[in-house]
Formats: sequence, C-alpha cells, structure tokens
Amino acid sequence: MPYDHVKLERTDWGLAWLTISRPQALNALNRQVLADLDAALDEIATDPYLGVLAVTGDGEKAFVAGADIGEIKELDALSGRDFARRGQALYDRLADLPVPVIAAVNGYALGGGTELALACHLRVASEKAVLGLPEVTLGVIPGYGGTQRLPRLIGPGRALELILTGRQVKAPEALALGLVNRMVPPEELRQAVEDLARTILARGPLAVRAALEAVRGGMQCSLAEGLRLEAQLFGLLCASEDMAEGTAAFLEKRKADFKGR
Ligand code: CO8
Repeated sequence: MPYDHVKLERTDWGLAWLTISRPQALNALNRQVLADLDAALDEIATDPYLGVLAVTGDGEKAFVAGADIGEIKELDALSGRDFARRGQALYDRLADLPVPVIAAVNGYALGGGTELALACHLRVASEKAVLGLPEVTLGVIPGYGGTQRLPRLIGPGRALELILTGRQVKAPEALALGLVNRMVPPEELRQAVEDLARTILARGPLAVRAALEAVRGGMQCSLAEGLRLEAQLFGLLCASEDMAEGTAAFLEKRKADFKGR
C-alpha cells in the first residue's frame, strides 16, 4: 500500500526497507509521518515472509531530524502527554516486532530520530551521521523513549551527559559510546545493512526470534526471571527441526539448511 511519507520495499530474500520520507523537513516526524509509520507497521507485522526490517531516512542528509518542532510548539500539558504516549506506543511496536530491526542511520538522527534508532534492535551508521537528544535545548525532554532506552543501551552516566547537555555526537563518537553497532562510509551503508541482514537470515530463524525475545524480555525483569525465560526458550528450540538440522550440519561438516520449523 502506498503512503505519503513512508516507503516500504520488500526484497525477495526476507529483508524489507522502511524509508521515512519527508525530505523537505529532513524527515521530521509530523502527525502524518507518524500515521503512515503506524499503518506501515500494520502491514509489516502481518508479513509472514519478513525476516529482517531495515529502517532509514530518505535523501543524503537525514535519518530523522526529530519530531516536528512546529507541532511540538502547539502542545499543552494534556496533548503533550498524549502525543508522547502515542509516539512511545508506535516505537514500542517497532521494538516488539518478532524479527530483527536494523536502523541504517544515514545522516542527522536527532531527538525523535535518535529515539527511533534506539527502538531498533541494531544500528549501523554512516560516517556522516549525527546523533543526539537535543530536547533540553527546546525546553522539553525526550518524549519517545530516549530517557529510558539510551541509559539501558549505553549506561546512565553517559546517557545523562547527552540528555542533560543536548550535545550532538558524530558517528565515530556514537560508535565509541556504543550508541551504534557499526560505522561505514555513506556509500556503503545500504550494503553493510544488507550484509548484516543476510548473516542473520542465514541463522536458524526460530533461534533468531527466540534470542530477540530472551534479550527483550530479560531487559524488563529480574535476572532470575530472565534466566527462566532463557531456559524456557532454549527448551522450546530443542524441540525444533532447526535445532536437529543445525547440530547435525555441524557434526556432518556441512552448511545448515534451516526451515524455520
Ligand atoms: N522539525 C521541523 N522542521 C525541521 C526539523 C524538525 N525537527 N528539523 C529540520 N526541519 C526543517 C527546517 O525547519 C528547514 O525547513 P525550511 O527549509 O522550511 O526552513 C528544513 O528542515 C531544513 O533544515 P535546516 O535548514 O535547519 O538544515 P541545516 O542543514 O541548516 O540544519 C539540522 C540541519 C542541524 C538537523 C537542523 O535542521 C536542526 O537542528 N533541526 C532540529 C533538530 C532537533 O532539535 N530535533 C529534535 C526535535 S525535538 C524531538 O524530536 C522530541 C521527540 C519527542 C517528542 C515528544 C512529543 C510530545
């Protein structure tokens, strides 16, 4: 289905590209972009052939330059809270997808843009990417999960430094902070994301989904509960054809041919 501000392109090998496209405003998220993203996620969530989703921004300059500042300016206490909750729910949908989601950070990823990248499971950045949570410079705080996901990813000390100052970091520093997984030249970004996707897609599909579930679930509970979840998922995988195939392939010194069963 076509959208005004989102492009959804599927490959025939399990990867789909979700591109946010409002280039005249550096892909800033206004209400229409958020609505399009929500609708695209409906489509993505029911796609049985999807194995990895890649998220990026249209054009050379920006991933997403944040929420639309013109719209933020009009918010009051109640609408501001609702707006934040709606954006958080949307990002949660992305984070809760059963397949890996990779952010291809192709340029400015500020405010809601960095928060979008944080809601993805992995982040590959172009060397010219700039990330940051500049909300305090506008008199607000991150409202799409930044105060929660950034400290969980890079630790509270480093996260607070970025959140309290609003300082923007270039890709090399983002890499050193652990804010992105990899950094590549701009012209290699798409290929790097596709290579990463292909690597993941060659693994046991049930195992990949279970690993996501274990890590995601474990981040939200105690260590003891997380270990229980891990053991349950491990046990379930032991009953899968993929596990029989993966272990047999290793012992027979051949490549595994996983079926996702
Ligand atoms: N919102 C609206 N318009 C934007 C935004 C934005 N976030 N970012 C860029 N634009 C527009 C500019 O206004 C400009 O429009 P026009 O051509 O009509 O003047 C166009 O995009 C191009 O931008 P610039 O001319 O500014 O381009 P530069 O290369 O000079 O600068 C920057 C690029 C540095 C990225 C600059 O545009 C900038 O600083 N943008 C704002 C970045 C920012 O502060 N983002 C955070 C926004 S707050 C947020 O995301 C909160 C998320 C949680 C919300 C919770 C809601 C309740």
